[in-house]
Amino acid sequence: MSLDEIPQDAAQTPDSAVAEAGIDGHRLLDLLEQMAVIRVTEKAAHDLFLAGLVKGTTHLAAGHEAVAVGASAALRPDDYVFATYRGHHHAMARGASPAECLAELMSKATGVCKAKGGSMHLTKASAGMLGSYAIVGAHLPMAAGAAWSARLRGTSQVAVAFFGDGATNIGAFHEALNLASVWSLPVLFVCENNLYMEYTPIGSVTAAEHPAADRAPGYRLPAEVIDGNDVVAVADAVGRAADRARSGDGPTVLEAQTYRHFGHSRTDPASYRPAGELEAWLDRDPLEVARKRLVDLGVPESEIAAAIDRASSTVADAVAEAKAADGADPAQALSDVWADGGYQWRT
Ligand SMILES: Cc1ncc(C[n+]2csc(CCOP(=O)(O)OP(=O)(O)O)c2C)c(N)n1
Ligand SMILES: [Mg+2]
Repeated sequence: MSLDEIPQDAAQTPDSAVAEAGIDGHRLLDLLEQMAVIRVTEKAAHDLFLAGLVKGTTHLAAGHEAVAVGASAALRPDDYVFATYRGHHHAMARGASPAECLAELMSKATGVCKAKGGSMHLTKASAGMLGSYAIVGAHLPMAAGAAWSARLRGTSQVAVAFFGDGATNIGAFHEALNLASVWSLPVLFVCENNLYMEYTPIGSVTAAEHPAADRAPGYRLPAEVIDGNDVVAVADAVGRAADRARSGDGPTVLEAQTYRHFGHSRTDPASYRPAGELEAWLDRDPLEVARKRLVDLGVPESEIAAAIDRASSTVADAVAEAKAADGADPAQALSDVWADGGYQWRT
């Protein structure tokens, strides 16, 4: 797989895709600002980690922003989202604030999980963000289960599982696709194919060119390979797949081609990547793709710059707020653990 497969010029499809996704210049500017908030938050998380202020590890999603923001733009607020340990972007796209995410990374009482989750487990059930999961592939059957629950309750909600290319070689991926297809569940399987599983190129260990999309026909599921760095293309594809799922037409597999700007985790320098690969993908940076689209739509450069500035100051405030917050409260260790909110009777 290479960059040659995805449109090099976002201007190839702007009018039709923008129209189909129902995204005008105003809305796209908002999506760019959301992506910029995520990008700057990830950079802040990196700096905080290097400063020794993050407990545990981090898996940054800089470069993957368009997948999360585009998908959320196409979903209903009550839809369900399941992410991996590389899930900061999904938590924020669903409405978790940068301050509560950074506080969670720093084990602060104000963290989105009151410091019980950390970077790998960001969860915000009130926003339909039903968790980030560190076991590769584990959440795909859970998303199928959430979709089943939605269908039983007749709510027309959909569930979306975001996962990496490496997860497609895990049994749970195949189990989830199979049963979701048999039961025609309202679930979307969205692979963020960033070409690597940890330090291994996915192509060197996978007998399929498109690790998620090429497996879907085996389960009689429709699939699409999409440009995961184009927020409009993602919103368009997710919107169509969600419509299908809500109408009772079952699951869809989407394979979003993207790239992580940082290494796999912590301070991985990613020296296993071939020379020039990162630079080639930086030319297709999701923020730059969105900026070009905005210019094509006639949005003034000054408005674009103002959106980026707002994102930077939002995150600067969030860093200050998270740093100033109190440390984790041990009395909260068992709060929010059970669905009914209580735990006393179980101890
Ligand atoms: C079941 C399981 N096996 C192995 C691991 C160790 N592990 C953590 S991340 C990872 C790579 C996953 O790659 P991919 O699915 O492509 O996601 P990415 O990190 O690229 O977002 C592995 C093997 C794990 N967490 N869970
Ligand atoms: Mg990967």
